[in-house]
Amino acid sequence: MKKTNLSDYDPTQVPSGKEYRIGIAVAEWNKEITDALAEGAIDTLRKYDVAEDNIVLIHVPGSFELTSGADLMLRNDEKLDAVICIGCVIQGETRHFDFICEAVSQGVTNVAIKHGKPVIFSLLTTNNVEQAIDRSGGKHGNKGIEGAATALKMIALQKTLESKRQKA
Ligand code: DLZ
Repeated sequence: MKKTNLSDYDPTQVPSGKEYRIGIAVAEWNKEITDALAEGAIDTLRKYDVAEDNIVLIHVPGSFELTSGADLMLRNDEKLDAVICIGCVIQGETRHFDFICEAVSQGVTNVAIKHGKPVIFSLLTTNNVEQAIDRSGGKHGNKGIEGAATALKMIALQKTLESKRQKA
């Protein structure tokens, strides 16, 4: 199976974000990595014409808090079309890794369903720091870029389905 680079996407399939408002929740654990992921996401949103004041950034202490961070953002800003959750969990010697990864993946899904809006899982879950560096702007691309492109596509999908429903 071909290994894809996280920054590879078909630009023709990514819609303009001119009318969109997008939240980004960034975990402070492994900050150098999550800052690089956030930068990749923000650059990509700008590239697709999301206005500067429609990119809303918050920080949470660790990846475990991404779920409640995304929920708080959506509850307090009804104009948000989506939230991108950015974090990096590195496998350690404790079982923290499993608990955090499980909580974030389930939590992100729950928040998306609760609010009926896309909540994007831009969480690196790696065995070591080197793998995280490789995926935050290194040889395997940047998961923040992937998250931003995914958010734009999902918002467009939602708007298309909503407008079809309204016309039906
Ligand atoms: C506690 C913890 C550990 C051990 N590892 C990470 C990690 O690799 N990445 C991350 O984002 N956060 C980690 N945390 C912090 C938890 O996500 C959370 O912030 C604390 O358990 C407090 O709820």
